[in-house]
Amino acid sequence: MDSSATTRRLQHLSRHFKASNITTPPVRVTVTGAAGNIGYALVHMIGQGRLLGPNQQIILTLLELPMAKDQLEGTMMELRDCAFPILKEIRGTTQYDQGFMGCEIAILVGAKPRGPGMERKDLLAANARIFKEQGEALEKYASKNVKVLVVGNPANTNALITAQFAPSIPKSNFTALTRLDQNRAQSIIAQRVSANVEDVRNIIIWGNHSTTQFADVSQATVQQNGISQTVRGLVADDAWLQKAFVEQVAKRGGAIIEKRKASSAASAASAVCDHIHDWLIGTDNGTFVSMGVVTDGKLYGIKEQVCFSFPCICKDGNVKVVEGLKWDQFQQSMIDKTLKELLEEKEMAFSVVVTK
Ligand code: NAX
Repeated sequence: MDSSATTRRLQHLSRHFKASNITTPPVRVTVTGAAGNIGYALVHMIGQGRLLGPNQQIILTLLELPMAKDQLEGTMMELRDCAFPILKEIRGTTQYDQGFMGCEIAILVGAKPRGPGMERKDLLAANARIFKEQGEALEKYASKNVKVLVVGNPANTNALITAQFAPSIPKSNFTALTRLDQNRAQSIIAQRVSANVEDVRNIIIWGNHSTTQFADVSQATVQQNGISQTVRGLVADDAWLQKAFVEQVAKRGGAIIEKRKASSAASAASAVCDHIHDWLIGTDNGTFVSMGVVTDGKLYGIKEQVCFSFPCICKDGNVKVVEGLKWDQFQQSMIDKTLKELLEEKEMAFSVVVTK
């Protein structure tokens, strides 16, 4: 391996394993749905130090439904058997008070899956009730500075509901996971232009974590041999970038289910770690990451309050949306489509949880 490749590899490792300067006291992290598909992979990655680095101790609470108590106990047994040094304590519970007491990072993975014959609006309603309860529980028991990441689908709308029912926690502390979509997009481009995946930067996922999401390469670059080139220039195929690529990213989850006969788990868990790591440790200079954030009426002219995925820069635990990027007609039409879906989801979900 040449020295520049070695340097790149070390930089990549340090990105994942950068030690946090907070070495004490331990951080309280809660994972809901911890015995499920994603939860099982995630709690082990957390034990390996993927969230906050290898020097930060964690008190990890696994929250599950009573009916998954055995799976929860089995997951905890395995987690203990890994003897991860950073896990100061491992707790398991099926109660919100014990699950969220003093929680500083809440990763809300548990959600009701879509059952046979279930309509989209039924799924929205079932999850709206769950995330209302979880918002209320966070309001009551969690740290007022808790950072919340919603993974359970429909993730953006669930995040909005959670924030709504935890009014004393700043709205900016609630986010939804679109990092998996970003990682998928980065990996597809890296393969297309034969680059290292970490050298592909600043692909943006706009909007909803759903098939209406828009993977946008207008700001994206690839570093090769010390030179930065635009993804558009390197790919030199706008038709592919605007259609096949966008669809491949948006439908990747379905393609995995078809092959694996099970939904994405390790890649979702890894994206959760990337999201929390970059949020709390900070994004690399000149790099932005995609996160679903709650709009404030000013961002990109979006007047309504929704949880919308934007390009973000993180520093000192704060998220700043990258503002001022201009959209052409194509981008505007894609963004209108995903915003429209989010507004419809919001209306359906809020009609269930908000009693007038
Ligand atoms: P699983 O069904 O394997 O696991 C879900 C777990 O959550 C179960 O163990 C269940 O007992 C638990 N659970 C359900 N309701 C709960 C509640 N109220 N409190 C605590 N625990 C609860 O699903 P899995 O494959 O792990 O997926 C979890 C969620 O992530 C799904 O909603 C899925 O659609 C969503 N995803 C979101 C992604 C994203 O990028 N935002 C990508 C991956 C995934 O599709």
